[in-house]
Amino acid sequence: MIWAKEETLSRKEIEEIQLARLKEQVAWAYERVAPYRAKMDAVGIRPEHIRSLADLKNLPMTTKQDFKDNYPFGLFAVEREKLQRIHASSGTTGKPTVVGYTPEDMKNWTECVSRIACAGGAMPGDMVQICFGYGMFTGALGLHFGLENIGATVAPTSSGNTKKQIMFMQDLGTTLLVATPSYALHIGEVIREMGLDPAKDLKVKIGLFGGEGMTEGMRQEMYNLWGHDFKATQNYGMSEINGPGMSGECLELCGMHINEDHFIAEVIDPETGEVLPEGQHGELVVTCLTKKALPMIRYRTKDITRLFYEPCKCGRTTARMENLSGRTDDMLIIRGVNVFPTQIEEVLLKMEEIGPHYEIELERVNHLDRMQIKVELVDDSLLDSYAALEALEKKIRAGLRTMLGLDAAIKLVAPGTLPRFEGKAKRVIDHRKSMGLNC
Ligand code: DLL
Repeated sequence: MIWAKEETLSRKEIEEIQLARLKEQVAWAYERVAPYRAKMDAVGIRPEHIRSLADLKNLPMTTKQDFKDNYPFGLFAVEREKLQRIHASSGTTGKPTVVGYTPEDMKNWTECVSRIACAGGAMPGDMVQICFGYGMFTGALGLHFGLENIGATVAPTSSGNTKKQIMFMQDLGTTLLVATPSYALHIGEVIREMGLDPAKDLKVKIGLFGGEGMTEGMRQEMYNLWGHDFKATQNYGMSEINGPGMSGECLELCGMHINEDHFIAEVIDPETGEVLPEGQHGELVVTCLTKKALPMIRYRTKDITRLFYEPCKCGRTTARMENLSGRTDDMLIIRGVNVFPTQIEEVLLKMEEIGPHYEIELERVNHLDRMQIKVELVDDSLLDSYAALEALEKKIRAGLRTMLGLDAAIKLVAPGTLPRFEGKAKRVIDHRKSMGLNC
């Protein structure tokens, strides 16, 4: 089902809408947000200089550093009292990235999510189970509102407690599952372990996955676990550009359709900033066209993809972005949570018992991410006291839980035993499969 006529416009029609909205959006940001005005003034560009979509490339880019420098509300274009909702995601260190929405933004966000949900096969009347963690993460409430809007019934079961999730699936007759792909695989495995056959014993036929990448290998595994008529699509977004709803796969599984009347996507060479032509891999840069609370002009996502503009067999004419092939920075996604190694470092370096050497090891066990952190002690006398070691381990785990909301196994090691580096330190060893391409 195609939710909105805007998904099937001609290129000319889409571009007309984009240009009109871009002009408005740039003026809105320039007039109301001092950091945007300062950056534009610095390169001598004013809103009236935007005469065509080609002028977009002259605008300065926005980065996560801008959020950090203007924490929490400095990039907002409206007073705090005009906001209806706040969400947040990880910053590179202690302070998160705070995002907000006016009632109009909420309406647009919901509309965008409804479209990508329908592209993935959602229908009015679906019984939806949302297994994303509710809270500051945009995933859960984003999908929640978008799916309610199409006339689905939503059960906000949140993440965790897998057996209870499965009980709800059986008892409520869940037809559509929303989760990170790794959690969906884990649920599928537990269902099998319980002696159930999802194809016969459950009604779940659609999976809308996102928040982290789903490789083609994971998709095949999804079919093995959930049944071969299960429809597994992924969708993309990030907090800075609303959350989920920027783009999503349709059932043709050939890239994620971009809601182009709300977002302009560019792909740039991450080294030079030069805009790359259709089909070339680079860093995705997104300009939001309708965001009132928090305008985003040329936001550098750090996500690597490429763009295609030819219409899709599904009937949608919107540009598609290939499923991501990585990131340009060191951000990790662990159990759907964005984690920067610098956040871990910040927790560790506050403790005087440990030195600056650590190693983060990631693996996937039963489709769930596991993190182990090896930390070097400054003084090896601590190794003689089991109680002291245990207390320190506990303190580190508690610090990490507060910072990231994640648990980690901690291994304290003797001074001088972790590798030293002459060049860039390699502190993360990721044994999980690397991300794959789709089309
Ligand atoms: O993860 C928004 C979202 C929630 C999208 C649920 C889809 C479904 P953040 O927490 O700000 O927002 O994290 C954004 O997650 O820059 C990507 O690196 C990664 N990411 C999100 N969706 C995908 C995906 C939400 N489908 C960051 N494939 C992004 C690969 C994804 N990575």
